Amino acid sequence: MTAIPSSPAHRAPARQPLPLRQRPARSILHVDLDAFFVAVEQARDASLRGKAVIVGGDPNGRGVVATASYEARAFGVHSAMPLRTAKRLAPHAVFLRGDFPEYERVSRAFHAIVANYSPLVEAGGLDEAYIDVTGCEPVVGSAEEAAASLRARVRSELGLAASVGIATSKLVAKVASDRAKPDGVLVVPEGEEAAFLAPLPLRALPMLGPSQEKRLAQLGISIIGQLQALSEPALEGLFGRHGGVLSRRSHGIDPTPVDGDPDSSGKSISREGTFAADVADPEHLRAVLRGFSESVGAQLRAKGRRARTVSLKLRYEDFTTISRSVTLRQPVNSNEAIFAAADALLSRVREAERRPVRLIGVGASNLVADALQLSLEPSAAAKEESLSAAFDRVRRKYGARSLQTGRTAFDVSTREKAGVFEKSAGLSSQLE
Ligand code: TTP
Ligand code: MG
Ligand code: MG
Repeated sequence: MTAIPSSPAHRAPARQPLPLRQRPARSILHVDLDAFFVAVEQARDASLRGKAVIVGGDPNGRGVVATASYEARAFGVHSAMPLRTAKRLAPHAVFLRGDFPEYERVSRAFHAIVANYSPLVEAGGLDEAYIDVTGCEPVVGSAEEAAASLRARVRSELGLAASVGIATSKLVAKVASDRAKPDGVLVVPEGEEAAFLAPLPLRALPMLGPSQEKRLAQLGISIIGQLQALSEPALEGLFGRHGGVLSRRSHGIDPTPVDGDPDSSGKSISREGTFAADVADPEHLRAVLRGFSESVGAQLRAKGRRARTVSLKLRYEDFTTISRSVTLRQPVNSNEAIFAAADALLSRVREAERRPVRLIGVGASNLVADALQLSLEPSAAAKEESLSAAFDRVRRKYGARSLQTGRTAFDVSTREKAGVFEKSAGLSSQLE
């Protein structure tokens, strides 16, 4: 046997990769407005300030609470609670129907302010955003200084209180902003993420589903620290491959980047609009859906992409918002295919729920490059696609309204259009 020299000096030139350069920890802000809908009402009507105020509608109706002021929350009132229950808990509260166009207007103004703090900003909903300020110190100062300046601007320009969490990941920043409420800032320094999360209840962890929470409760696990104590294989045993993600998240490890612009980075394309008066007529809803499907299809084709997932979004007069999506076997980009998928989702939802619709939207996500030729046969799908392409050419030349199928509606709204595709309680299905 020949002795192999073990000292590095005698080894052949190292094949090992150079040690990865240690990247500086990220500095991420999560900003969320306090009691958003109520705060907008209080900003424009001083008589409501300091009072128990509930937005959602008629307390004797069957709607739910959209949000409640912190004064009302002290009585146990919270979002999604039936209004009748809220009335029982806080009979003295002021109940308001709400003014969604105004909330959308303020939301846009809020996101416009946020955009000043970094090129890397992601809307998390109407009243919240993630801001990656790593490397932005020369312009906005430290993360704490950026948070202070942002909060001051939101207060002076919009009359609203914003809470901010600062941490090394989106996950921890979001949990921190929640703990900073109302009207506060909370910094979780690098290295202290796991210790910060440990004492918090499981439900503080974003995206932990109710069924996961229930299973963990059956094992006597109620706080995040107990989750941290479980090994990754044990959690994988319980939840499959999501177990590993859950384990890392419980320690505050979340590499998800702040997604600067979901549309331009090609993640999703959507169109939505609010009706001037709520609509229950199925043909009217379908006509608008067709118009939006055509617009989403045109954007997909312009970007050279197809979507595997088509989604439908509906909002009712009490602001409850639902989204349904379908994942198709073949990615699509024709107007007809997008409309067919969205229309099938609409029919299914309307079988169960006929209430008038306030807002309707169509989304395309799970995008893939359009390079794949799916079939050599001139299929019906291929014909639809060449028809869509012909639509695009005519509309490019003569304008969006030059060509309509006779069933298309473009003029959905005389109210403001939503600029932000809000996250909402969703369900997905796997079909076809
Ligand atoms: P949130 O930011 O979740 O709640 P909030 O701003 O009212 O209160 P806070 O952040 O201080 O805890 O939601 C933002 C708005 O979205 C909220 O003002 C109303 C609306 N909303 C609903 O309509 N239904 C809901 O179930 C929730 C959670 C929010
Ligand atoms: Mg909020
Ligand atoms: Mg929010």
